[in-house]
Amino acid sequence: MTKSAMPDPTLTLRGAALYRGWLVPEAQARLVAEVRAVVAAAPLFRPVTPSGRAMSVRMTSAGKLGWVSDRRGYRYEPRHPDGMVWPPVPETALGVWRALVDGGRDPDCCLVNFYEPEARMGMHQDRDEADFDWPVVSISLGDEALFRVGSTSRGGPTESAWLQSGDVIVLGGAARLAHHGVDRLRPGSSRLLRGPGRINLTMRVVT
Ligand SMILES: O=C(O)CCC(=O)C(=O)O
Ligand SMILES: [Mn+2]
Repeated sequence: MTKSAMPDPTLTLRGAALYRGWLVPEAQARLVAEVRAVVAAAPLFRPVTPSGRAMSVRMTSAGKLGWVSDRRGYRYEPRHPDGMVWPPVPETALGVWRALVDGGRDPDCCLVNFYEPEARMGMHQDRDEADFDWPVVSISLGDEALFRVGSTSRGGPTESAWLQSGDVIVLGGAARLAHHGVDRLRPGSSRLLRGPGRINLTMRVVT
């Protein structure tokens, strides 16, 4: 489903396409304002893993479905843990998806991850979706983050790059199920947000 005439990425990390500075600073600022509206409607929460460990990232979602994790497992839900439906996907994020993904379908979920300076995300696969032909499109805002990509199987070689504000990553094709994670932030490397930290928006087709 990925566009045949997809623009050339700046670089690839084990098949993951990195588009450096896809969003110009004005678009980044607009998207931050849109994310603030999402968080006002559906507050950030700190998920726990099925084994009961609190994640270091806080999150919320926009779209028809939101990704949640608790003692019952990882899954998508039509409502926030506090009961409200998820707000619409920010227009600026939808624009990124539509520019990079063919097939005439918008994402079902736009996960919003908020990283405080010490937050990280362990190596994992995005595999709670029904159809892996649709890519995952992920936008970085705020402080730089060291993003690592490995293979479909656990272990093995990895490649990493510092993601900057405005960068977009597409995990598609053979890299759709690649393990990936965020090792650490570079706090204070961006002035986009009011303080240190990073926002990541991850869009996926779920059903
Ligand atoms: O923060 C990132 O860049 C990656 C986030 C991610 O992999 C996820 O939410 O599944
Ligand atoms: Mn992921």
